[in-house]
Amino acid sequence: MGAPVNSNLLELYRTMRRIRTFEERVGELFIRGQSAGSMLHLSIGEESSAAGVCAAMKPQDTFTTHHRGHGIFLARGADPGQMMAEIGGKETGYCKGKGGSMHIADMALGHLGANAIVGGGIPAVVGAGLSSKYLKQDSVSIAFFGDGAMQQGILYESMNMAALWDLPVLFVCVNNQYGMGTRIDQATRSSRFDERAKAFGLNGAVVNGLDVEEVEAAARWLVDDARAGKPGFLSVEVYRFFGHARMDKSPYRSEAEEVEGRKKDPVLFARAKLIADGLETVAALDAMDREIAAEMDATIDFAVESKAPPLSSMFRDVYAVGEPEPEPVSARIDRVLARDDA
Ligand SMILES: Cc1ncc(C[n+]2csc(CCOP(=O)(O)OP(=O)(O)O)c2C)c(N)n1
Ligand SMILES: [Mg+2]
Repeated sequence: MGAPVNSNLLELYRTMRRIRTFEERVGELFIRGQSAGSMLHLSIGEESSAAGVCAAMKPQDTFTTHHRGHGIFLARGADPGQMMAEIGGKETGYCKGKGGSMHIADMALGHLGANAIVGGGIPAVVGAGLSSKYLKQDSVSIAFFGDGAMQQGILYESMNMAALWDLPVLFVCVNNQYGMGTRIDQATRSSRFDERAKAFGLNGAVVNGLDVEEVEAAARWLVDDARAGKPGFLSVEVYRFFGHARMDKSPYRSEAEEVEGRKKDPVLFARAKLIADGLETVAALDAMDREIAAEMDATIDFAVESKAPPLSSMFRDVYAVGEPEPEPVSARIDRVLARDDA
């Protein structure tokens, strides 16, 4: 595994701070009643997994995410305004408001789709890896998922096939210790997830998500090897700072545990390191944080002021090109109401 890349720490900090601030604004959008749904999953506390892994990707690489994927897409270079608009269900969003928080996709940045089904995005990267190998595209495909997916069979089918066919694929588990209200040790006897991957013939590593440079170093090794035909697996150990979704107040965790868990803060850790190593001053980092806060404030205004998609576009961009458009809902309702027995 390579040495941590120090020169990059400021950029990694910036990415993590942007994710944290964006997620705080997503919470604000929800409180204002402007989000398209109540199921918003924030990645506060997990920023190092997104920033560290995405820093190791090349432009041609692709990825899928789980339902807690805002930070990953931001780290990949997404426009936060378009993301916020998507979360608000507006036509200026990445999927014209029809995907929402849990189903954002964008082929231009290689985002093959977020997925609300636990483990659902995993097999897609095996297909993407196979296609990359066949077409000689030199791209790696990365699946991001939570520790909950470590107990899903689809992960093991996918790892087996990736190893068997030497595919350019990386599986990244963001182990935030919980699947909804179930702590990881209540879900499995063994949380050495890398051992499971190694048993299938993949490279495997576990890193402490407190230090984003460690995450990046491990990701670089695994992504480079994957590009050369040796697939890998990475588990990033983090702590989910807040509830599973916005309505969850985590009654299953003690206050003491949360206080302790939130000390594992990758954003503050990177900030302290930048200052301690003399790479940045407090004033310079404060100025960067203020600039990011202003950038993210503007995303809320953009989302609130944008229009919702018109009803007539309900089925557009939902079905594959060439599929016949289904009967419009209004026509169907009229038809049903016209029936004698309706
Ligand atoms: C197949 C499936 N089972 C159950 C659910 C309900 N569910 C939604 S999120 C979640 C927990 C997922 O935990 P994890 O994979 O660790 O991701 P995290 O929420 O911690 O980021 C569950 C059980 C689902 N969406 N899909
Ligand atoms: Mg989890």
